[in-house]
Amino acid sequence: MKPSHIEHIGIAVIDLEASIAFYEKVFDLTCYKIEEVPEQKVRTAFFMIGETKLELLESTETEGPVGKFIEKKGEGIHHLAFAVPNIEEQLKHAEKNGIKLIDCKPRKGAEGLDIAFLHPKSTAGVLIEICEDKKV
Ligand code: CMX
Repeated sequence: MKPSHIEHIGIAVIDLEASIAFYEKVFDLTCYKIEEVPEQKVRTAFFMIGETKLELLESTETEGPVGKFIEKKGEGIHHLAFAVPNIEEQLKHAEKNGIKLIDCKPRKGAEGLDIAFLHPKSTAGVLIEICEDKKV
């Protein structure tokens, strides 16, 4: 599969409002959206740095994926999201090539994107999300 660009960098945070204030104060960035994704048990906040998007992720439940991550590793970089064309085909291709999938089919993520995660055990320890914006 060939991603076109990094769609976003996901950062796990304990306190979304405090982290938004940090990025706004220290880096003079503007949070352009806060969105809850109940299915993923997260609240997200978005910033653009030039053409690169940062996604802050706060867990809404300790048992959610981000809550578990923070409990184990603390705050920090959580995942990289690669924009790909035809996400369904990419998932089939990845599976055929022995990559363990977290999502066999795309589901809806923040900002209306179709998203799917590849398991970090299959991707050298980096949680990789592939995503497609079907609206464009
Ligand atoms: N980066 C690297 N490794 C990770 C990881 C991460 N972000 N999250 C978990 N792992 C590792 C764990 O440390 C664990 O390793 P060990 O077995 O060596 O202890 C292993 O992966 C399994 O982790 P787990 O939490 O015990 O088990 P699960 O398989 O249930 O969950 C994962 C792992 C990655 C599937 C889960 O954390 C997940 O689904 N994350 C994605 C959810 C997410 O980020 N949603 C936000 C989407 C918002 C959007 O962008 O739209």
